[in-house]
Amino acid sequence: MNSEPEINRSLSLKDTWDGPWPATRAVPLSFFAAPLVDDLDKLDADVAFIGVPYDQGTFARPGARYGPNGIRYVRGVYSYDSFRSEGQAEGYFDIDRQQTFLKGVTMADCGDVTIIPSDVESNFAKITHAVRKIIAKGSFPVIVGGDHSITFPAARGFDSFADLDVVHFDAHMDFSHELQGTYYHHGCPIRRCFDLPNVRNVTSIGIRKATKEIFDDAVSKGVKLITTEQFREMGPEGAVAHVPAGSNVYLTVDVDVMDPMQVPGTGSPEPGGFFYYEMRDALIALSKRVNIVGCDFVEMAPPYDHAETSTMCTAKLILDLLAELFPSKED
Ligand SMILES: [Mn+2]
Repeated sequence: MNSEPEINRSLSLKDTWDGPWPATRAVPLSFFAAPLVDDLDKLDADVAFIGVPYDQGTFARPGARYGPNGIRYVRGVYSYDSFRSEGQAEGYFDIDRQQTFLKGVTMADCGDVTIIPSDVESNFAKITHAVRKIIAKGSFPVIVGGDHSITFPAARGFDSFADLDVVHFDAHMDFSHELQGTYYHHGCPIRRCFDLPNVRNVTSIGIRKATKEIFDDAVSKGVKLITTEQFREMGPEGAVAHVPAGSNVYLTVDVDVMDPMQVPGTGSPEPGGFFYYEMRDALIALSKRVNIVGCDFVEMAPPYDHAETSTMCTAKLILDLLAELFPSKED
């Protein structure tokens, strides 16, 4: 009697691999699967990402230190897949516009700024140093935070631009001169930027929470404020029309400008914010109006991002911005 079932004899399980692609591959954990560059002196790319895993400016809900790796983890969804060994990209096809962006544009992940606990000034000095270096190398810096306090040392790195305008997307004004006895609180960075000698205009968009004192102070100093409701009345083009055309702009995006239903993964969520298409259209409109020279995306806090929608949405917005700034190169 044959007791062995027929099905087992007919099974043929592969125990070797001879497929067209390798059995293993080392995929770097990097922004959009860009090649890693660990020496800024060797940087040679159109776009340079740098992570700042810092949330020492946060007083209530920390977690933004995990923001850079949170965005890096999204690479499987929004890498445009075809980075070759030399860092050339096949491009990103935008189905809405039926256009391929970023083809041939080179990118590099320069790693994270080395953060030492409690050594705020040296951490900030390292951020500024890294940003200056990236600019000197001719790359477009994308700084991924980190809480919003890192915007001050990042913007300070743009001192080679004689006139700089700051465009700021945020639910909050972050314009306090000091908070809790420090100038480096994440409620102060826009005021620090405003006080930089080369910063000319500050435009804050998406604001929906402020004290009267800070509101009055900012308005009296000439800061242009556009609330979320006003943005909805004006539309993206109308809102960015308040930024002087053609100026050099440092763009800072606090992801709490987004509605917390879509971006819950942030330390200071505020009801009633932007949704993805509003924010995307604002970035596109701004890119068409001014010369964006660098940007940061801050306050992603993956510990509160229960469905990873926050990092996914932010990564998509970064990609949308870069697509607008870097049209495909000719073959
Ligand atoms: Mn902020």
